[in-house]
Amino acid sequence: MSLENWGWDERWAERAAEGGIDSSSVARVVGQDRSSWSVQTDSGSERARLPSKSGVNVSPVVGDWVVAEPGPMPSDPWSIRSVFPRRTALSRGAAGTGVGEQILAANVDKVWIVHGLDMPLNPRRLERYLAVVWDSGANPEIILSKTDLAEDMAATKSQVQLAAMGAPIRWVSSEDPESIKNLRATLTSGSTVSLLGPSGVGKSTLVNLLAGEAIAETGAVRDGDRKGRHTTVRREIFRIPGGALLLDTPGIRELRVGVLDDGLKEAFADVESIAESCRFRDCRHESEPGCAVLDAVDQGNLDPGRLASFRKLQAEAAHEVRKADPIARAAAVSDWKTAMKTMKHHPKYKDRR
Ligand SMILES: Nc1nc2c(ncn2[C@@H]2O[C@H](COP(=O)(O)OP(=O)(O)OP(=O)(O)O)[C@@H](O)[C@H]2O)c(=O)[nH]1
Ligand SMILES: [Mg+2]
Ligand SMILES: [Zn+2]
Repeated sequence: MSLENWGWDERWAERAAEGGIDSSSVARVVGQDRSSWSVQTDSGSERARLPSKSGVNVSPVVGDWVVAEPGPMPSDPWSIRSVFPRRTALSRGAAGTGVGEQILAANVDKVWIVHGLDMPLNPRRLERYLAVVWDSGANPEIILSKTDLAEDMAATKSQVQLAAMGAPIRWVSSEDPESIKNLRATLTSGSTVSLLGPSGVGKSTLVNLLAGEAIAETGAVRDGDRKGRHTTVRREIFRIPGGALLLDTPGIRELRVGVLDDGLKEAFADVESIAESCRFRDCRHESEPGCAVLDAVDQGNLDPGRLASFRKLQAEAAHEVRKADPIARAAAVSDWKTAMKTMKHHPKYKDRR
């Protein structure tokens, strides 16, 4: 199995060359447990760990490319020495009073925001997910699943289009092979697609249908409220025929936003554009005179629910900014040069050169 099968490309190879890293010491994290990782190396699948006092720049997550080495004993797991700077990082706000963001996945090219149509469409939830995904640097797509159980497709279509803000919208059902075929046609070899959504919406079912075999565990939803039972418990990348990499994730109870920078602007491009006509540049669209956004709501050109959603996410993101420790945040943005230095000075690494 070569690294290309797991998403390695020329740009990554250039990065490695800059650091003087040989491809035999590169691996991709494809699974994560409490304190160990599953990685794919040039020579196959391995377990890996973070050695104590490793000095590793950031904690590896699924999707990360890492520098790792085997041994010392053949039965030992590999040791992770360094994490490549991430191209994209899917992060959410910490739960409770926790400080700092939690990185869910790295180096994801596309995120499928999955929404089950066995429940009424929830545009507010879509907006929240879209803001988070845009902010990650990955491209969002909205996957409306379980169309066989959908009630009012016409109304759903217009609602979802409003929320999508240009993100592609796709419709699938496990009962409709054609819909799976169409979705498969959007996948490309070596690109990483993460599935994201609440429990029970059919993420793992979709992975299995696209793979053509049952590789991910699925579980029935509860009878009463159609909620899932949190069947998937770990994040894992599956390579499917055709070469696409699908990252299945556990259902999310409540997606907290992190420090949204551009995500909010992308997800609410309509509000942003109307706001350019507000009299005051720092207008908060609450009760300011000459507020173009409030005018748009009055005139029926902007859904008040959407504006409320924008405000709520903006407030949450601002709260995250205040909570965030600026030093920790700066450190989380991995600095390649520092990482390389740390690694090269690692006694073990030196010995091997
Ligand atoms: N009718 C119908 N049922 C579906 C469809 N897709 C998934 N299901 C069912 O929905 C239930 C939940 O599916 P999963 O794939 O386990 O859902 P999940 O999103 O992976 O859930 P978690 O792993 O808990 O986050 C299963 O009983 C599936 O058979 C669909 O398109 N139509
Ligand atoms: Mg699942
Ligand atoms: Zn305004």
